[in-house]
Amino acid sequence: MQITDKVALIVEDGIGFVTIDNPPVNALGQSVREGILGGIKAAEVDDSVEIVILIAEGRTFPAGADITEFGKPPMPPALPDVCQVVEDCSKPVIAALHGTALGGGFEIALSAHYRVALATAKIGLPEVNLGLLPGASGTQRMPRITGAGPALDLMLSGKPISAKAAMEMGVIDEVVEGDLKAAAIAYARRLIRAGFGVRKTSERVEGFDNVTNYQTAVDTRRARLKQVAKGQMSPFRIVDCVEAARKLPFAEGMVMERAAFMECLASDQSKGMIHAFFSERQTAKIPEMKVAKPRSLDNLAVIGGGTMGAGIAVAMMDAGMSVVMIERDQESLERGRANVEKVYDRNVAKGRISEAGKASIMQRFTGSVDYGDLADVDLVIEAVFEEIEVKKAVFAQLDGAMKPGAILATNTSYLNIDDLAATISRPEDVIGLHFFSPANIMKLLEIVVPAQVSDDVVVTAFELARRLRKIPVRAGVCDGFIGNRILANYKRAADYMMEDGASPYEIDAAMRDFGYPMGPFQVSDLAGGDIGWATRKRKAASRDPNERYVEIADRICENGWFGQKTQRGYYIYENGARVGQEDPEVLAIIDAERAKKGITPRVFSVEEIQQRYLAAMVNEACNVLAEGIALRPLDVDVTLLYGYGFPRWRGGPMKWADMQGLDVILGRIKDYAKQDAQFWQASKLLEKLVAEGRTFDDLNKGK
Ligand code: T1G
Repeated sequence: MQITDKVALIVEDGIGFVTIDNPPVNALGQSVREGILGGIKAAEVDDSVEIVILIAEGRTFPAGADITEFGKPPMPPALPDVCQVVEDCSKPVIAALHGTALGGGFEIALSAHYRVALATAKIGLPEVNLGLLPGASGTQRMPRITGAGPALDLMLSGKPISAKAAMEMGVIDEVVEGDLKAAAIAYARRLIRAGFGVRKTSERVEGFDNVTNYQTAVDTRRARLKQVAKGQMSPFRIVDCVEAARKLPFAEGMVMERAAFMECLASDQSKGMIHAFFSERQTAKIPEMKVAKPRSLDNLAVIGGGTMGAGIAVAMMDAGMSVVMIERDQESLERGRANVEKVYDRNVAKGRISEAGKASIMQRFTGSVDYGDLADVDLVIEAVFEEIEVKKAVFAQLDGAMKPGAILATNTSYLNIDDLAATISRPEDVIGLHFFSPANIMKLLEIVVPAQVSDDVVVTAFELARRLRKIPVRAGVCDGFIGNRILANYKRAADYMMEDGASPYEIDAAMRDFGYPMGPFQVSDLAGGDIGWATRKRKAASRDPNERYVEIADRICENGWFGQKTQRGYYIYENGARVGQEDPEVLAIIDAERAKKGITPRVFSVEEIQQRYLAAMVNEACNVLAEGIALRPLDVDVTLLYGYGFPRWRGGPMKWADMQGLDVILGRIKDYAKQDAQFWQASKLLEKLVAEGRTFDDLNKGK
């Protein structure tokens, strides 16, 4: 019988199936929660039911609470209460898991008395990825079975584990193959024959057996969080709740968990991470999707076997696709192949794959020096030297070699793709695919849309991103597209502060304090100062003479101090150390440059460094939006989160700015403009939004 529109109770041969059907992921929305609760109660009073199986239709057992409900008034029944009804059922309840039983979904399963799972199923408690914690008894029930260590590792990593691993830690009782329902029925029959009855998780204590180990697990993980999760809230609250599980009676532990969950839910950090969760799924929703379908992507090719070319080839091979790599001569091709093999040799060395696995993957790689081998390729990506004439020559060869309808993509990070497209007979087939290095690791893919490109080429590029499991962001053509253009602006703000009195070390420390893994000068040393130097020299002729130009970086590069690759940049990297030491000679260079300009250095607080840095970031992002280079503020957030280290628990620069208040950001920019009106020109879009009382979130919603 239908309990709610999302949950039914189906009784067959003494078994009550409480069946959930809420596509796409059986999220535990209000109707599902009410249905489970009602289904359990109905099964309990149905004399024909001897045992209950909780099961779901579609691709997965509930994948968690319905995140779209967060921030809205709570609607009963609350998930913890539903879990309690499941556990208090007077008849044995078996949870039958498939797909990804995550968050509240796994908490519902934990409140059942037994759990069976398909071998392909995964379980997890990923709430920490949303700035939350398992708020429906996970922090209280799971440790009772597994002890603190495995429970905390699952909750703090936020990563799912296999059914097999879950069974080894005791939270899954049986791993089954084939038809889940049939296997769950067989398991239920065995339980009944063996006389097994209700087994309340909240009354289990095997996880508490070894008190010392339990507390040690809590203490070591709390200490580690102080290193890796500084400034974040939910990871520490997770540890507090798991620690309390052993010290408090279950009911009191549940009160503590609920309070901690509500505290996290109300936090800006959770708002930021939930924004990030939905935003990274929104960027693939672009206007072209409504009017075009993707072209074929069966045969792919990469031109160039350097770092980027090889990385792109590996990304394709890792996604199960085959790729042809073209190089200019045999020697270069062998180097390209070696760059690809090096990745897999490392995976073999780390035990991630076997030699046979590597051999099987390498079968998807073909090398050639003959453009004629591209005749049947559907999409090619050029990743040759970042110089327009070199790329034009490659495009000319591609234009002659490739079949009609093939797509010609460029991996350029700043060259004008409209200019490149104009040099061949088929500009409508040209698109930009800006991968971030290392291309097989970094998730962000800026898909740069030239003026003449066909809609189906854009859609095909997004389909490629999906297959490569990349996070795609649609970008317009300009110098730097979305990410590098905004980076250039906030890096200038950092350079100005450095020349005005803040050391690069103070600026890096301030941005690490904000949540970045590294500050801008550390990043420059990592990427190589010579890259930025080349860009500055390239732009020198067209630089606005009224623009304040800081020469400190040039002085450092003139010394050959390019960063980690030369063991010296802004920092000194003794014996190839990864963490640099401050360099008094760099400080002397800065002093000399200040003296040349008659600048008396002043003190910058951590807050001012952060505020100036972020104001420059948000202001340029507004210009990028106003020019249509980015579709929505969320596209900027996803770009900065996935390509530039912006701390995820802040949601991205635009979400962060909304939470600060756009009027506050604008006020700061106006204040800074008193010292430097040329740089601090408030974006007209920012001024408009403030005048109209709108937010970036309003723009995301098309308001
Ligand atoms: N709530 C609402 N919508 C969700 C959702 C959720 N939990 N999970 C996914 N969706 C939507 C998603 O937005 C997309 O929508 C569609 O489903 C397919 O998702 C009390 C409080 C399950 C591994 O954090 O990790 O439980 O774009 O594109 O790649 O302790 O979705 O199609 O309109 O990602 O196959 C904890 C989050 C919640 C799991 C599937 N659970 N979801 O990945 O598809 S908090 C999570 C995922 C909680 C309790 C706490 C993934 C997935 P649209 P998709 P996928």
